[in-house]
Amino acid sequence: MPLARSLSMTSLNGLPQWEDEDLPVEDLLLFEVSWEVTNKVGGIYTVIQTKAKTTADEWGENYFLVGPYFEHNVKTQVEACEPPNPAVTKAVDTMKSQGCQVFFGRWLIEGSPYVLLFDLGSAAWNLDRWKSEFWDVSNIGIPFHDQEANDAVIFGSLTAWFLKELSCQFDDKPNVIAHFHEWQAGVGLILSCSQKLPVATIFTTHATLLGRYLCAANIDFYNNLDQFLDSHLNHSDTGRRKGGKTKRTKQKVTCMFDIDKEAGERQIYHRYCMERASVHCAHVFTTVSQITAIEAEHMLKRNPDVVTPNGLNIKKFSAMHEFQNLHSMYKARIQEFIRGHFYGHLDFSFEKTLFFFIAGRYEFSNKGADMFLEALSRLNFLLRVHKADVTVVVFFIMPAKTNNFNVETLKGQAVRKQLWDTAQSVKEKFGKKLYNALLKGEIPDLNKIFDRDDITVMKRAIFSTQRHCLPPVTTHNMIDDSNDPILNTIRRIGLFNNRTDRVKVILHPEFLSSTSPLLPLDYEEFVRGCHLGVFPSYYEPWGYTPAECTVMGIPSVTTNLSGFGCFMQEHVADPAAYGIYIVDRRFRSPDESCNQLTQFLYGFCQQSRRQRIIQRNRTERLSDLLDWRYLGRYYMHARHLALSRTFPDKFEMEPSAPPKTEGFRYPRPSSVPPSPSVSQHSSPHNSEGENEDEDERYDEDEEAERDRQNIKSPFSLGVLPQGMKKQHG
Ligand code: U2F
Ligand code: UDP
Ligand code: G6P
Repeated sequence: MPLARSLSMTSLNGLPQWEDEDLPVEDLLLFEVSWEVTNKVGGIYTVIQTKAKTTADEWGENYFLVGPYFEHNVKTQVEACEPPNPAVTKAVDTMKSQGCQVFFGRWLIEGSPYVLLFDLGSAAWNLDRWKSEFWDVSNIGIPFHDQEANDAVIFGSLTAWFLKELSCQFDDKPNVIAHFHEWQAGVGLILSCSQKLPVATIFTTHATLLGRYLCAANIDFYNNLDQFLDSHLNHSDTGRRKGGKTKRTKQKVTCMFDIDKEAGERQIYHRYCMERASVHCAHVFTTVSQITAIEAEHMLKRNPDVVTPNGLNIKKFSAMHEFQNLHSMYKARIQEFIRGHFYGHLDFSFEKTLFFFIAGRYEFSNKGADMFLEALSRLNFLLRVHKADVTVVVFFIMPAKTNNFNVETLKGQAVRKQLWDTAQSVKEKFGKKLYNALLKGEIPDLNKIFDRDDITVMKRAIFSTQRHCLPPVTTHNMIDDSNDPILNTIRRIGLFNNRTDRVKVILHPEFLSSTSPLLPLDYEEFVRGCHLGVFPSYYEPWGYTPAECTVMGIPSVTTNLSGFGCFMQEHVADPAAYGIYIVDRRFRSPDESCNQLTQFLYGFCQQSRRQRIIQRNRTERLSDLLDWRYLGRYYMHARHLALSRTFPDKFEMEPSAPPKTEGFRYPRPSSVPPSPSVSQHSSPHNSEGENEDEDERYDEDEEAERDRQNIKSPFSLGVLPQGMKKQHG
């Protein structure tokens, strides 16, 4: 998503930096391989697209992204050009001469990295041969009907072929690094390994296949991680050491989960094998978070060498408070939509209306939509019994199969438009009369300024806003309405947008777009206009959505089962004060977690406007922590490690050097008293005034400055996070 803008600051505001020796990039070539290069499927696209600038800055002409060719993507995002490197040109030409279409160009995103895209269709006739070759080296058979896995074989075979053609041209240098993302790219890695290509390889997993499936099946995953065993290794390793040797007794143990069986039952055994083989073939294995590191250890049986957290390409606006203005501007656009959607039921004040949302892949329980709905039902109850004057409108932006917008929703916007037009025409007439009266030096008689026709037109317009049904819960005709999990839960808890409900719900089962006739905003604009993003995920290796909220200065709810949530918990002393609410889904029962979420939501509703503004300022201040300029270091480290393992004579590395994510924390905002317990969130200081925004602004700036000084302090004392060396100078 287009968060990319240029960063104006030269330092990273005191965030810890460590020395990793600079690599001689002029003697190296870096290839990053992923199915999502120029091809948006999910979060990996965001990783690659946002990281491109930092990586291109470091690697210049020696950085290449490798992905699949899709005509539509290329037409809209890529500009063709010649490869800058003769060896790459030669490898591409060889492949082309054998009938394979390879597209080379620059991806038109910030950093303009080179991309090498393989047209899978042009090489598909090799599929049977490549599958059989893959079987020979890995014993992994790919079923005929799994098109995604078949594509992965073609893509991987082409990648390995390219790397082979490339590396056979080099003698001593340049050395090649190939970084593969996720199992869809893994075949290239497995083949490079089996062909012993002189390439340093890295594999990053953004989730594990089994983890995602098992969590979606509502298995108590995290409490049973140590119960996942391999059927073919169904023995206990007693680990007793006798005479320096480990004694392994083969003895049947009863494990609750047999990994192979679980994968087989879900018809993903071959995919799982591809994933696991990629993990074990790589010189360096990385995961996007600590929580996925633990998951990988149990599901894939390898501990990652490095955790490579996901960042964003952050731009600071030259005007400090610009993001607040944007919030205001896009909130007005959302309000306009709400005017139409709730026509005839607009008995709530926009001054007291908050917009919450959840967005992302439609994985009902993995993304925590189940818990969110339950919490909304409890929130509705709390707001009603406490007679709160706040209304919460909640958007669910999760794509499902639909048959376009529904009539009632479209009608709402039409009614709004009609009222607007009526008001404009009456205003026009009124304006003329007023003008003529003023010309005559008279103040018009306000009782006579509207004639009978005007009144009739206005009455008719008001009559047209009467509605005999409730404002719809969904904006689209759902194909599988009766089985849709969100709609079914709404039916069960009865959140039907009644007048008495303080919580209103809108399911928008399609990603947002600025060209939509209904809600013409793109996702970033929509997020900016909302007050709170709610992402109570159960399965979330990283979770870009709350991170994106953070850099836009929008508070969000996340969990301690999401990579992002754990990362924030580790690095921010009082996350809630900074607008990051972390629900404990790991050590509490679902009901307790839901109550905690409800408390967060209710607490948020009780904040004054002024408190929200202060909180947004704080949230935005965490952006530096999520900047690729900071987090890109982990990728650098992984590359260095891969080189040192593959070419140890040329690239040395201290064995204990890995940068660790732990050891550094953002202090509490200086103006906030410490919160008494972790479960109770710290709100910014309470204040009565609703519209006294200006006074706070300067206090906040001072607070920000004080906090920056605090962040620096550990370094001036020479106390460095473990694994981090002192900064230059
Ligand atoms: C895995 O990816 P996912 O694709 O499951 O998940 P997210 O991190 O939630 O990313 C969803 C993306 O979709 C975008 C949003 C995110 O970049 O900006 N989006 C959008 O474009 N339009 C909308 O209306 C709503 C959302 C894994 F499960 C995650 O935990 C990891 O974060 C990710 C990357 O490592 O890989
Ligand atoms: N303001 C604004 N945009 C700016 C600077 C200031 O809208 O770029 C106004 C705005 O009306 C806002 C008020 O200043 O309500 C104070 O908000 P600010 O972002 O400064 O928050 P605070 O620092 O008070 O927490
Ligand atoms: C931003 C704007 C303010 C506006 C505020 C509304 O801070 O700069 O002018 O008053 O947003 O905040 P709210 O949380 O009520 O949407």
